[in-house]
Amino acid sequence: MKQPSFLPLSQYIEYQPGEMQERADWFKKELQRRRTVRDFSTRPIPDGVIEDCLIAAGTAPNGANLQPWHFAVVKNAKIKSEIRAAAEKEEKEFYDSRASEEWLEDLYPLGTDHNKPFLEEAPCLIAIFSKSYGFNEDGSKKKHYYVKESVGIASGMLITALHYSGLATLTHTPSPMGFLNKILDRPENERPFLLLVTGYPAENAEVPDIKKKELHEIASFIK
Ligand code: IYR
Repeated sequence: MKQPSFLPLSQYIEYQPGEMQERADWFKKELQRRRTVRDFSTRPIPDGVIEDCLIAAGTAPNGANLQPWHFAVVKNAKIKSEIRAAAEKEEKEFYDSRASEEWLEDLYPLGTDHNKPFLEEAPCLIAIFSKSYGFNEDGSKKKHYYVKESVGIASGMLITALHYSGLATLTHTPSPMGFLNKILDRPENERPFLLLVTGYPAENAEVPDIKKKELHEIASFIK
């Protein structure tokens, strides 16, 4: 086997503790401002922003650096309509029969239902696919590792990058999402992971009055 090749870690920046704390605090506040939005404006997104955010997402740590993801960017109105129709069909079944009472109760504060107008109104849908496996040069299957973890991390980084750029997102998961392979012509080794709706929020956009847990509820500091 070829010897692995190493380079010096030249891009690392060390901050002094004071500056480190300031940066951590600033970034925390920046992310505390992020809200999932369900009312989108039809305003188009400036060229290049989505591309940069996808490059940022593609830097995510992942299993054996096999980068088991694909991002299908949809701006075309006809394709967005097809996605809306297919998603609403699944969602109608979910809200009318598939979802348990407990699930519907948990969703109540979010005010969601099977109507998904944002799938047509938002200027951009990013369908995120996880590649369950890849292909070797000879066409045989190539195993991928920690696929869900990898794609989950990349998705989080994408949401963060879009937020930092000034765009709102909605992490949408119509279930099942198999229709995305068909509409977007993606191969069978790719599984829809989530549908990220992105754009400017509508001028009158409202968000549910819900809170994030406090630090002591989400973390323990072991002594
Ligand atoms: N996919 C449905 C239901 C839904 C489920 C969860 I868990 C949410 O956090 C939000 C919605 C929908 O998009 O309406």
